[in-house]
Amino acid sequence: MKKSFFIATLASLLFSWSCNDGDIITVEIDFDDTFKACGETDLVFYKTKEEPAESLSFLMTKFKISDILNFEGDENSITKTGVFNYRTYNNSSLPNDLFCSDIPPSEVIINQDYESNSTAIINVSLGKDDNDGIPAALEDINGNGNLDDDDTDNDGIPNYLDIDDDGDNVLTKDEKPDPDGDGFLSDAQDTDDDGTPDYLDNDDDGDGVLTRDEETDTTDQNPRNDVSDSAIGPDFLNKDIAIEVTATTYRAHSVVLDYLVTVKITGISLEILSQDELDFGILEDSRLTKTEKLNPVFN
Ligand SMILES: [Ca+2]
Ligand SMILES: [Ca+2]
Ligand SMILES: [Ca+2]
Ligand SMILES: [Ca+2]
Repeated sequence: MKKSFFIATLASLLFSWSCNDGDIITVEIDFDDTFKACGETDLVFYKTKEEPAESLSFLMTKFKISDILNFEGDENSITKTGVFNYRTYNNSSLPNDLFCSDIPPSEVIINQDYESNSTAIINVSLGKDDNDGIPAALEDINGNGNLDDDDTDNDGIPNYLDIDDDGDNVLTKDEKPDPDGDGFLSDAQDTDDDGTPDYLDNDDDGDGVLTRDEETDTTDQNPRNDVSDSAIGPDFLNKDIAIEVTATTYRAHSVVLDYLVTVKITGISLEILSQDELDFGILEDSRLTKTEKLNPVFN
């Protein structure tokens, strides 16, 4: 029996196998390098393609997406046994609920189903960002390559995760750190022209009253809506208004968590395949992005 398997391109695979009558049939399988996941109690990784309709899937029983997301640490690898399937179909296209439905879609007709007990190696890495409009690398204020020791407002949250870097209760993204959006901060707004851009300046108009204490109208941890002279703007940007209403807390802080999940299937034992490993790709799933509440220390 002739067996062959090779990676045609980064994102396409080629399988060959022989039929019982000895004819060699070669089918190109051109899957994306991304895959999806479904299943509440038994998790299925899967990817499908059309023309011809085919699927690759990996089923893990008693395993949930949360088991991946709750994995501790910045970078991890989970090893999980399961069942790998490569299927071909007589349909021209496949429904979205092909996997994880209580009742399999009736219109789907499986042509060939190749199955193997296998092992998934699930790599998980976690990225965090404050999405404040400044790339994390530019929040390395002291320029020492360590993002964790830059905390301008000393609230316990490093700048690259801090949505309000100077702790003035005006969000960094609202202090115009990069007005023209070109990724360079040389044009950052500096209202009082003291050399410190507003997003790092806790007294933006230089009137001697901290920005966070210029809440003359509503004390709601938002100095932007305290405007005595609409021709000039909010009081924290008006040096002629210097009324101190002492703030006692910071506004709510959050950070965006972004998980990168990549999977390799190993230990595949199928007659039609000449190798036992498959790079399954990158998981695409909205559950991989979530927001976490942070608790800044008021000082
Ligand atoms: Ca901080
Ligand atoms: Ca920040
Ligand atoms: Ca400021
Ligand atoms: Ca002012």
